[in-house]
Amino acid sequence: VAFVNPYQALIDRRDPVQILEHTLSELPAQMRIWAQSRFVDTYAPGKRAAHRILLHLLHVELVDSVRLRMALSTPDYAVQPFEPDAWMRAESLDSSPMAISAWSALRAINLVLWKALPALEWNRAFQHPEYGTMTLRDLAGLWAGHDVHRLNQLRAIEEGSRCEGSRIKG
Ligand code: NI
Repeated sequence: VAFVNPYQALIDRRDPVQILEHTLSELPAQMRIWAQSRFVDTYAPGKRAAHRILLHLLHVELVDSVRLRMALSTPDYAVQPFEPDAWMRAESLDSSPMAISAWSALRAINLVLWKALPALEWNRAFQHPEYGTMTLRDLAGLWAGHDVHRLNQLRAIEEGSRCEGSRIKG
């Protein structure tokens, strides 16, 4: 199976590592100016509230942190898939500040690792049960695309809560 990034349209020709770095400054800055009440808002009925999107971003950061390091250190590495919704069900954390600070710390050290990656390592391959053979370049693209996808949802929540009539609670 050839890897296809489901978020390719969202990252277009931008450098994934630049996107990962941009999110590190953008996300906490954005959340800092949010009123506490906005964290329980959602962008559409039945969708995750903002504080749950933040926990999900932390989960993805945890998983991708491990995948990056395993790929760098383990010959014939095959990733273990994870079910994001099952992780969400197992965890009731609703502290957005805690999620954001844990996510920020992880993202910062992951950026150090990405930026120091020797040129040859970008082609380092590993197996994913759904995506097939992936390289670290693919992992960076998937990771960055997921950032953009979730940031768009947070932005939609912010825009929704600005106009009174369309306020959705979730
Ligand atoms: Ni996701």
